[in-house]
Amino acid sequence: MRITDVRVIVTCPGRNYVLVKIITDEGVYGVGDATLNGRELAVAETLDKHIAPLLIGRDPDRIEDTWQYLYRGAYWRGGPVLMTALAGVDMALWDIKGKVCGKPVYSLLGGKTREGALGYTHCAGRDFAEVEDSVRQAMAQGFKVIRAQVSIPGLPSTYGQGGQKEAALATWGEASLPMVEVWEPGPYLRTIPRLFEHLRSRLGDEVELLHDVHERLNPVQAARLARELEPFHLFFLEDPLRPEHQPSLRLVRQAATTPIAMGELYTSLWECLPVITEQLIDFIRCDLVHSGGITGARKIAAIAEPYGVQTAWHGPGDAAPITHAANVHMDIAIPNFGVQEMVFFPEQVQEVIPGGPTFRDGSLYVSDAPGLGTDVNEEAARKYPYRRAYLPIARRQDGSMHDW
Ligand code: CS2
Ligand code: MG
Repeated sequence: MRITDVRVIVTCPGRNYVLVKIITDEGVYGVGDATLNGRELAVAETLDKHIAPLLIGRDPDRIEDTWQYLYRGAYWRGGPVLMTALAGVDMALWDIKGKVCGKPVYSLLGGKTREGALGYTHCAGRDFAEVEDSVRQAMAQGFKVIRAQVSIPGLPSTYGQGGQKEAALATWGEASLPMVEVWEPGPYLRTIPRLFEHLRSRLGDEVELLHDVHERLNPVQAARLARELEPFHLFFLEDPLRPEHQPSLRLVRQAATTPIAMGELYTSLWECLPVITEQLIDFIRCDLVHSGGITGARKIAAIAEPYGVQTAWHGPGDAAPITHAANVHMDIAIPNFGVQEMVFFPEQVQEVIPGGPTFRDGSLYVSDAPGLGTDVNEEAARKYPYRRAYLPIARRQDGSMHDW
């Protein structure tokens, strides 16, 4: 079997997605996700101009060799653009392998260790009462693990305020330029422990709660927050530090027993290594679409296993349902799965990319269809042309740039 064509499909059914369709001489094809929020066309061009020509004529069965060929064969390797392109190809090849074998991808990864993947959703609000309301609604929907974010008094808008809505839809700035958020650590650090005190006192201890810092604190601030959240027993505190601050995680670790999750901005196994082997985190949260696909992530999971680190793959609305399916195929196969972030995709997205995971009673399920079980409807994709969009940016009150 040989690869005869690689199609790159850029579409915007509410937000932009970059999809890869790999076609073979035997008519079998596979579909992968290669979406990089805000820099979509850089990945599309890389795939179309640099990677597609390398794939024509190759045997799609050789996933590992193709991965190594594209990763090591570039000389200047890694980084979000190249790793996202590689992930798109990798997912499509796993999809083809599954279809050829007549097996779902989870079966090729060793078979089920569990039936479904425990999922978590996003809840948010303008004040504590609104967040509580939103968490209660999620609990009524069956969620057992819930992320809680709240508006910060004095800051006009903060990451995560839109909850599930924000996760599922793109935000378009004026004239398609990035929206500007204002960030100050002081009010944030004073608010978050009080939010979780409120939620625990109203909702009890059973529901699992977590919070995303979104890489906005410095090491000592992160240590303070992890310590002040200790009494409220979070499932995890996500991304307390920027990805560059790996050694500083030691400080956070020594300060508190609040479980730590990191990794949506890591793009390779090598970035994950020190935080896993030093046991500085409890959950590794890489994004399959930004860290080399299933082939990249299964190695990360395998290395995490003996160190007692569980997975919590990134599952935002800006990753296509193909990535969400790949997440769940891995989740139900690996022994050290922890939790899976998820979104409910709007109908338009499901029309273009059908077959994503389904949610039932707190968990996510994939079908037993061969491959990943997802597809791309190219005709529907053409109805939604690309629209330039950026993630917001953040500035301090004095106007200086901060990480968003
Ligand atoms: C995030 C994302 O899901 C998460 O935990 O941190 O919402 C992230 O901000 C987006 O994927 C950025 O594109
Ligand atoms: Mg996050």
